[in-house]
Amino acid sequence: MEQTNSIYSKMIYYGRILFAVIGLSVTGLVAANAAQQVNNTVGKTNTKTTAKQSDARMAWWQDARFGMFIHWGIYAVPAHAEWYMTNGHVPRGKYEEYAKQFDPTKFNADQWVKIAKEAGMKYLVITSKHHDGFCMFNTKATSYNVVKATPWHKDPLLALSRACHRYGVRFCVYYSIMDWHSPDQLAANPDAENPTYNPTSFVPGKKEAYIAYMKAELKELIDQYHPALIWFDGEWMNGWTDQDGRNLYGYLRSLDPKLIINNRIKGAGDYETPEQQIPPNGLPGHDWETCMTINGSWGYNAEDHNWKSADTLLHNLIDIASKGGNYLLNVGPDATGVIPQPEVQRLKEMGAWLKINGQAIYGTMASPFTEQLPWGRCTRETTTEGTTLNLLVFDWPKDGKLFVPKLKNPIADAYLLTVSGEHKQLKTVNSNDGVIIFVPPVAPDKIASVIVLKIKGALQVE
Ligand code: JFZ
Repeated sequence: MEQTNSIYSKMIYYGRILFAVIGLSVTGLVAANAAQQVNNTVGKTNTKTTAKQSDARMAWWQDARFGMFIHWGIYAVPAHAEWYMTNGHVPRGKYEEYAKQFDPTKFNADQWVKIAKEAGMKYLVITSKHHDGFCMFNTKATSYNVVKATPWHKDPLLALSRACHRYGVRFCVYYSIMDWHSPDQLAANPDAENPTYNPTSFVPGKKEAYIAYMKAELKELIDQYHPALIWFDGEWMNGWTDQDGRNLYGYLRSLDPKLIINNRIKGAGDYETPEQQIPPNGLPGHDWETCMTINGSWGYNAEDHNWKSADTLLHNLIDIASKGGNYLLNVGPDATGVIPQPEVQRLKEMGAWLKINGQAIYGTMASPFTEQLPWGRCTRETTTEGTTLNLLVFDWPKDGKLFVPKLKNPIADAYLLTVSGEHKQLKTVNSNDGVIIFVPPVAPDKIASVIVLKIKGALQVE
């Protein structure tokens, strides 16, 4: 999608961070790759021992692997995605008009959460306030909010947090530090007729006032909706420093010791957030989550029909899990409160696959293989009962033999996951340089078939 120059500099900025993170854990990507991402397994006794294991706060998130991002705000009215206020150079007063037209009568919190649940998503992150500054929740800190400033007068975050609770999906919120509407922030080009907001800076002398405003809103968010995680963004605005980020992190941690906070708060944070891309070797030693759009836009964009296929989206999820990360996949509901059908359709297909094969994704750790497997991906689980390798096969072998290179262990059990839920046993032989698995001629799943390998003894891959 068309973006401004500044988004490119932002991308370079994030690219650099990502690069630095990878670079730090080096001087040899191979060594870095061998380091395993830590993960607590669901409902099993955990025997993993690394520093991160003590971090009980991250346990549910590491098990979750798949979440729903929701970009929803009054930008759904003009329907040119969430950067429209700055990209369309809309003056503040004119942009406020969209609030008066925001009346999403078809909004149904249960339906949204059900879509997430049925897709196999374990958490949901919704925009409480995007860069446009419009608050999609009930707040006393400003009247520029969904309850006060729209004809709808409802609080979608309250309904969603309750629905999430009912369906067992973790409720989380996104919050932008940069605020194009705040009287405490100055637009990059404050031209009355033709403004550009990004990146803003603080109005001289107003930084403390803005921080107080944010703290008040964030406390309301925590008290009213009990989010499991706050996903910060817009920290590249001028004047927001690492120290500011650390202070805010400390404040939030004092309000809720269990709260997870992403790295875009700046200077602190519990995990990394690569955007629209999957780091080639994961980010060993770090928790991370790739956020991605299903088309090319975050907020609703009526002209964007560039949908990724369910195939691609599932391969992404599998690729990410095999590298020890999470997938936060975005939907952009329209101004009537409806999640676009092409998005719902794809999420349904993902859910159908996960229903059969989810055990190879949830609660797993990164693959132990340092080189990419030629036919697909692998995830790993280690419990008191031993180690399991889940082989996620994209390219099914034509000769009936799937070769797992470098695996030295004897195999205790090998089976295919199938639609009926029945485990289809497979024969294996250990060769000098790996394990051969004898498989049926036709792949059980068109997108990715899962072979579960239970190995004997401590894992040996060389
Ligand atoms: C930010 C927002 O500006 C955008 O609207 C959306 O909410 C997205 C999830 O986050 O955009 C970014 C942030 C980081 C990069 C690019 C766009 N980056 O890392 O390249």
